[in-house]
Amino acid sequence: MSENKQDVQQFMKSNVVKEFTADIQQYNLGPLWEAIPEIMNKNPRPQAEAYLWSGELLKKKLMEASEIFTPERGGERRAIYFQNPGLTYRQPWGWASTTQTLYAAVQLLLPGEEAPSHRHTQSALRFISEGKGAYTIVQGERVYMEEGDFLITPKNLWHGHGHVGDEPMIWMDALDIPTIYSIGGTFFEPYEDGLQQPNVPDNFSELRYSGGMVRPVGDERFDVAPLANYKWSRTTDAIKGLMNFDPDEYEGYAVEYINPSTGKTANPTMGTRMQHLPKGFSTKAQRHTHSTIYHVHRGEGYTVINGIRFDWKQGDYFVVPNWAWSEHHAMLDSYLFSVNDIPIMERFDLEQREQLEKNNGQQQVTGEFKAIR
Ligand code: GTQ
Repeated sequence: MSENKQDVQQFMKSNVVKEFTADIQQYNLGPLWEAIPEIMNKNPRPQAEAYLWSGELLKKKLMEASEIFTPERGGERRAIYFQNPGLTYRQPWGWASTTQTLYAAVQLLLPGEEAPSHRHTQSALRFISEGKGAYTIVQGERVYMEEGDFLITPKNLWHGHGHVGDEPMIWMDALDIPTIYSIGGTFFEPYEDGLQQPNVPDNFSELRYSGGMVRPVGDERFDVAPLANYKWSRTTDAIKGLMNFDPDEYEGYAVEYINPSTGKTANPTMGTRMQHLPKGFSTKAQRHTHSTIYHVHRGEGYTVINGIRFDWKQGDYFVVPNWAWSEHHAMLDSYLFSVNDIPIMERFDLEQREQLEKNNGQQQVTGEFKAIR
């Protein structure tokens, strides 16, 4: 170290600097010399942590919630969100952050129940993990939902839910809540009259868009949300097609849900994928600037995140924070649904990825995550 650098270090620890640093803070002024090592890192330093929530725990807590939050009490959606333990410093409610940019939750709707319509500037999506017979009404279109379906509610569209089936429905919600909160873009409006009633035939967009292959000539609102429901059978057909070829080394057999009219992500701010990992398949490790929330739709296996092994099975949810190394291993035929913030990163021109070359792309495992089951 040069003499000069040592001099600078000593000076920064001097009383003159300490006192001045304390002094300016009384006037709501901040010392960049203190902040810079925290806020300008060489690489992204995620505050979000890798974490896994077990399906068993979630189901138990949703059932308990259904005894407390009954329909007679009216109120809001019966949803319990994934609070990232590394982001609890964000007050209030941790900004409902599962990653630094994204929120995810599980929601339970019982037969006969309704969730009143509302709209907001956050974009939303749902992935149905269990049941059938519930519907969502998005901007006047009633869409029936069943296991494996993926639905979107991009920003500012009215949406509410109802249930005419006879079994509990559980689904995953994901929204860009922390992003919209942090940039100050939140608008929310309840529908004046409970649940908005349909004003087009049921499953209208699925019929009009043949599940995403074509769009009707003359459609002029195609950039908003042309297709409301991406059916499970269409998703698995697409994956079966891919299985005639070699899997992607980093993703297995994976497809992205897109807006059939624009080819862009189905939701404007969130990317969504279904990924099939055949029994015994291992991906190679990579890290990227985007973060990802995974839901295990089927199967069993584990994901290594920054050297820690996260064992998962059907019904679990886990988070891969931004810039964390991750690779997957399937012990059974597995299907992972995932939500990412690639569209947000791309808006800022920040999407980057690095692939692990050494050790055939496998991380060294240094520990194991113990999920609460
Ligand atoms: O079902 O409309 O988890 O508006 C968070 C916000 C669910 C919903 C959430 C919402 C919804």
